[in-house]
Amino acid sequence: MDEAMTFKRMSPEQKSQWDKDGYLVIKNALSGEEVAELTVEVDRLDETSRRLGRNPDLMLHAVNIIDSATEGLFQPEQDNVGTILRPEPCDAFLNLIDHPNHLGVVCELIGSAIQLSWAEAVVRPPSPIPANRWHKDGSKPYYFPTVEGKTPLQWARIGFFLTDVPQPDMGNFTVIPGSHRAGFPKLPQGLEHALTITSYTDFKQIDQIDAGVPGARQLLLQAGDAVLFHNSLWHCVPRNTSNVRRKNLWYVYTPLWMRLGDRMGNSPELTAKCNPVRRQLLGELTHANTNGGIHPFDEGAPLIRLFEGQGFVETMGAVDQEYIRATQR
Ligand SMILES: O=C(O)CCC(=O)C(=O)O
Repeated sequence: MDEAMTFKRMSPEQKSQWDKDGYLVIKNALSGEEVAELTVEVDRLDETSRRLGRNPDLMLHAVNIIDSATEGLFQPEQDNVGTILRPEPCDAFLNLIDHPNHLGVVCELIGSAIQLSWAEAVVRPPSPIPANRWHKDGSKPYYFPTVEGKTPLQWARIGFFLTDVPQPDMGNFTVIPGSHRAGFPKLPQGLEHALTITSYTDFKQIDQIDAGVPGARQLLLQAGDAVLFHNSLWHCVPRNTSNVRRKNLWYVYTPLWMRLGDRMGNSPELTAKCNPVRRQLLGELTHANTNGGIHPFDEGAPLIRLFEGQGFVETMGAVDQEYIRATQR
């Protein structure tokens, strides 16, 4: 493959923030022009969903936003009525999937044999009650397994912020740093409170869902910043007492062997305009002869050669060597 790609790597500060806190912020991951272009597209989805009957005071949650030739489901969070929403043809969402400001960081953390499992646009209007319970990401109802306090990274989720969120209580993305290893903290109010603020329904009874949760941090971000976090990090969305409709995109990268999250496949219209790396990221190159992505070879994962500077076989050798060095007694 003669394609060239540039990858920004993690800085030492980002690496130590990731290890310690389970998340990291990539400042200015998007330029002002990119923020403006993506905002137009999110506003368009917001508008279309209102025309389809969505209450604008409820959250916009549009998934599978990359493929304008297929239908994505929009699910307002508080009334459970889903409506089919099809994005206008546009490449702005697609162009984010291999953006040089984050793809290298994602590959450093989870490897380059990956796909984009989920692409979502979110608008969080003002709300006097919290918008989402405390939870971890990944499989439900049984979480990804945790062994001796460690859960592997299987679901690398990145949020691209399109509005400034400079103050608390603006529906901020809120985390408990370090909880990807330490687990959910013991609360001064006790177990019952913990079960309420993690419950699918009961969390709405607690106005300030992060109050009294040891270590809880509402992230203050600027439009253009991105936040990448570990599937095992506890997070929630508190109330939004501002008059700002918080807008952002959430993209999730997973290993190639995992099932796609927000779609069963991609339209031929979408894949026809993608290069091999984008086709890999869409999950299009995993076939029976790549063992469903478990063992993708170069054919199923051209990103490996571009990111590692060597192909599948050489990368496998390096991975084996590292593993044996780290585990042999
Ligand atoms: O939008 C946010 O800030 C977080 C969303 C969230 O927690 C989720 O969808 O799992």
